[in-house]
Formats: sequence, structure tokens, C-alpha cells
Amino acid sequence: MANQIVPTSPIEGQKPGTSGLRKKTAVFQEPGYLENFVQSLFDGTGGAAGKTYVVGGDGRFFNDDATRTIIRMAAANGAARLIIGQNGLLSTPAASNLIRKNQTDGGIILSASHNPGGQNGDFGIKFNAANGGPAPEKITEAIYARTQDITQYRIAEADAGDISTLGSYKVGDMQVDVIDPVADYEDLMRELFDFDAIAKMFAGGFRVCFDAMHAVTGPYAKRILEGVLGAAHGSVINAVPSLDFGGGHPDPNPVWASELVALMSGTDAPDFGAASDGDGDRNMVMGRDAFVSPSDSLALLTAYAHLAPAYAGRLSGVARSMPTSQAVDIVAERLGIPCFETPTGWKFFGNLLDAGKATLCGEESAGTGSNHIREKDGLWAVLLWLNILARDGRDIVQLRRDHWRSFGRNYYSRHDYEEIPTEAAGALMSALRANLTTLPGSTVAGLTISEVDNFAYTDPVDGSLTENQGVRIRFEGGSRVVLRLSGTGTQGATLRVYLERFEAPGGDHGQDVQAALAPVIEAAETIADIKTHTGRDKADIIT
Ligand code: G16
Repeated sequence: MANQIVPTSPIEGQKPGTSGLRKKTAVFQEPGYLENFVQSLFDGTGGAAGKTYVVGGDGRFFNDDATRTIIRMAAANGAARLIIGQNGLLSTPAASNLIRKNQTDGGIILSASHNPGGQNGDFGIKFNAANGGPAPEKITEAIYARTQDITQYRIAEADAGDISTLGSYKVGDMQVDVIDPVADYEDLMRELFDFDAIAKMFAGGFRVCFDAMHAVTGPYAKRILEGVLGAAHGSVINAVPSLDFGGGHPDPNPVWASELVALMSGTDAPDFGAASDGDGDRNMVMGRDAFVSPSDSLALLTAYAHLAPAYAGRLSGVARSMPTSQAVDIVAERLGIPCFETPTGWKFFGNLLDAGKATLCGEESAGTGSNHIREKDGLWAVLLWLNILARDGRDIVQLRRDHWRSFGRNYYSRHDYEEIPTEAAGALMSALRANLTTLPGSTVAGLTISEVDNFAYTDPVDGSLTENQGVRIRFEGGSRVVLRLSGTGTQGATLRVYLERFEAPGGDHGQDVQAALAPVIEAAETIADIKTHTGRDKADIIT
């Protein structure tokens, strides 16, 4: 097999963000853009020679072309074997599972997650390490460093082969195994959950609606929920992955999953609703007319995980990202297990999971997962919920009400200001950081500031320090505001403002979330001077 060695030069801006490299699809289509990054990925991780990788993506526009390029580049770089999902499809959790199960050297996942797809949408590529988790910063830094001094890339002249047919073939000396994307994942879910109890619940008339949002989870949910567990035919909607996610925004929150929200508030609403994102790692769950916030979901799953066979008596600890509400901390305290607070980004859970310090992890950004893999897992969260409901007997709304009664409620919301000029966003954060020591003691919107800090995290396993992860403002009485800039946007900057107010057990717990948070919202807007810096009167997206 002949290989081409193509001279190239560094392309600016190939620094991976919160979750891999994300750019407009058109940027990835520019000559050499993908190739430079893939070669840097191989070079920055000690070369591809003799290695085995899992490769797959969420099926968005350019997934197929990118997969073929990666096959030819892996072959030219001497990789021994690639394990590829049929048609280049793999959900992020399924890829994480395959990396672990086959003990590969890592995986290359093609996705921009919940960002829109299509020719005018976004594309992305991320590298997962041999533990199945997102590459830690020392690896992404090494890859980025390579993008800055790259001089050539290698690509096989041979065709990438047929990735639409299950089976094995060779590209030069490299073996390519095209596998069923769902089978191994289905096996894993069977090991974790009480499938009999869930099947019995469905047979008894329990109705579910799972919105796959035209993204990769469709085939997984269809096979497992409808095929294996016997949910009614049609329980999974928008189940066929499309190149542009049906023109939608595959982000499972009440704004973008509006079709599901409408269904769940109709007169004939199913008992349980759920949605997942582009690459299948995020989830949203709902009861009738009731959105369960990701932070509450993490707290409730932690409180009831013992009803699932894999977690009964096996919770060593729990972890949440810093902006995620503190609802789970209260559960952990009552269970007598540690609760870790990490920076945003699933990669920060990897060491805790590997070291057995945490069993369940979650983030406000609709991610929940466990030690079964090293990624968050949308369908896993849905199945854990179904397992809990099947074994507990209460519906999700009642279960949550009872939980608040016993643990108190953490009212929670996130306000996003999107596509603001990068300099304006930077100035807002700098101004906040400049006031860390002067703010405590002052009263804003009737709330007295008790503590302000710029969150830094020392990993308890390897001691690595990650700084500048967002500004935390605490108020007397337990309310909290966190401000940080998103690491996943592709245009300008996105300011995220996370708002939280605790209402003790025995309270009303039934207030409208935005109304309950009104003073906290006012305080956040005033302290950060959001209007002056961004020119915006209100957030673009409120979830
Ligand atoms: C990624 C990360 C998550 C993170 C989320 C939001 O999710 O994997 O850990 O919480 O981004 O990040 P940000 O607030 O920086 O935009 P995904 O689903 O996009 O891979």
C-alpha cells in the first residue's frame, strides 16, 4: 500500500475545548484541517504504530467523509486495527464501552455533541484515552502543541473500504472491523439493570416517550426500549439519525426538546418522557408536565440507585461539576459517602472513577453517568430511572416531591448569553475576578454576599491543579451564583450564569423556578454588570 506524505503547516485555533475540537463544519472541510488535527492527535499521543482505536461518530454531516479520512490516515501511520461502528455510527457512551471492553489504545469520536449539525452547523472530533474517557488536559495539550509545529501528515492512497457492511477487511496492513454499534452497549445495560422489572412495568401499561432528536441514540433506544424491554411501538420518536438532526438543535432541554415537552403536557401524556443529544451522552427526563432538572436528577438517582442491581450497596462516592446544584451533596451526606466538586467537563471525573472514589457523576448540563464507562450516558440514565420507577412503584413526580420534602429543594436555573464578543466576555470575567476580595459583606438585591472565589481544583488522585474555572458567589442563607464562559461554543463567547436557592425540608417547594430565583437573578446581573458588558437585557436561553 502506498502512503502519501503531505507537507502541511500549522493551522491556527486547533485547541481542544471542554470536549474536543469543535468548529463550524465548513472549517473542518477546509483542505488539511481535519488531517492536521488527526496527525497531531497521533503524534501527540506517541504515534499510531501498532495501536488499536475505536472510531465512530454521531452521524452528522461530514461524519462519513471524516471517518474515511481517519481510516486512511490511521493505516498510513501504522495502526494495527480499527473498530468502527457500522456506517461510522457510534454513540459516545458506546464508544467508551468499546474502548474499555476491547482494551484499545483509545478512540476517536466524531461529534459536536448537542450543537446543530449540517453543512452550516458544527462538527467536532475528540480523543478518548485507553480508560474510555475524554483525554485529560495533559494529552489535549500535547495534541494542541503538535498542531502548532506540524509539517506533514500521512495518508494512505488506498480506498477506506466499505464501512456500511458488518465484517472485517484490510487497508494495507491495518485491520478494520465494522461492528454493530448497539450490540455491546445492549449487553452492558443488561448487566447493570433489572430488565425484568422494567419489562413487567411496560407490560402493565406504563408508557414512555423517548425523543432521540434525529440523532445517534435512535437505534440504541429503539432496540433496547422497544425491542428488548417491550415498550410500545412508537415509544421512541425522531429515531432515525439524520445529517442535520432534522434541522433541529439536538440538545435535550425544555427549549430544544419542545416536541417532547408538548407531548408530556398533553391530556394523554405518557408516564415518563426522556430525550438525548447528538452523540447520546446527555439526557433529559420528565414526568407528566414536569421537567426534572439534571441537578435534581443526579440527586434522586443517587438516593435511589440501590434499586438497580449494579449499584445496590456499591456507591463509593458521588461527583458533580462545580456549577451543578448542591442537591446531591445533601443526599451524599445522608448516605455517608463523599461528594466531589470538579470543574466542568466530564474528563475531570475520570480519575475519581478509575480510583473507585466515585460511582455516580453528574453535571447540570444534562450529563449523568457511572463507573460502567468513562463518559456520561444518556440512555443509561433513562434506564436507571426506569429501573427505579419499576422497583419503587411511585411515579417520577411523586418521587421528586417526596424527595424535596425530606431533603429540601435546590431551586436551580442556568441563564446563557450566547455569541457575545469574546473581549466583552473576557472583560466581564476579569472585572469579577478583580473584585473577589471586595465583594464579600456587601448586600445586593437583598442578599448579602458571604464568599466569592475563582474556582480551582486539585485532583485528589494525581494532584494536578486546574485553575480559573469560574467565579462562585455565595450568599448568606445558602443561595449561590456561578459565572463562567462556555468551552464548547463555536462562535464568540457564551456566558453561563448558574443560579441556585435552597429551600429547607418542610417548605412549599412548589414555586415557579424563575420566581423563586428572582432575587438571585437580580443580584447576579448587578454584581457582574451583565448589561453593561454584553449590551443584553436578558439571557438568550434559560433552562
Ligand atoms: C461537554 C462536556 C461536559 C460539559 C458540557 C458543557 O458536553 O463533556 O462535561 O458539562 O460540555 O460545557 P460548557 O459549559 O463549557 O459549554 P458535551 O455533551 O457537549 O460533550
